[in-house]
Amino acid sequence: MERTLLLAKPDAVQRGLVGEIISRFERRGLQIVGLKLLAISTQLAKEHYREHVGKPFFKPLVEYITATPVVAMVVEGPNAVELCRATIGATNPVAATPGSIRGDLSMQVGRNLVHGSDSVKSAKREVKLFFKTSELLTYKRATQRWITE
Ligand code: IDP
Ligand code: MG
Repeated sequence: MERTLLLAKPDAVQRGLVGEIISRFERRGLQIVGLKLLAISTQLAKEHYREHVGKPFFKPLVEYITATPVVAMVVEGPNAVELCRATIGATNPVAATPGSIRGDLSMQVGRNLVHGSDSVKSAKREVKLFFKTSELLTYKRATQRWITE
């Protein structure tokens, strides 16, 4: 079973889209195992986005993600990483398929609403950055057998 980190970024919080965004993952069948509202510090932002250090959009990216609180979430399910990336849509909303979160609700790469880990390895690293082990809960859903075989 995979786990992945999702962020409803500051634009999602500001635009009142947090519920809609969480709902997309819930309705897909993913199980929420961790959830919180937090202000991302500059230090956490730089660590989280360390692969982008030196790129021209790095500074505005850090300013964007630290501007106001975000909602951080860990979801679980078979192929959770890939499923969530598909539900989120392409990085640039112009290229994001309608039906995806970015393809339905956003217009520009610098305001693309959601983060989702890009691999199982990244997911492990990012989940640890945002959540303590004690904040991730294991529980059974009564509906589980109607969601996965
Ligand atoms: P991802 O969020 O789809 O994984 P990444 O390439 O990891 O995309 O980039 C991280 C974030 O940095 C993007 O979601 C977006 O907010 C921002 N970003 C990426 N490329 C650009 C760019 O060319 N201009 C402005 N912002 C960008
Ligand atoms: Mg990425």
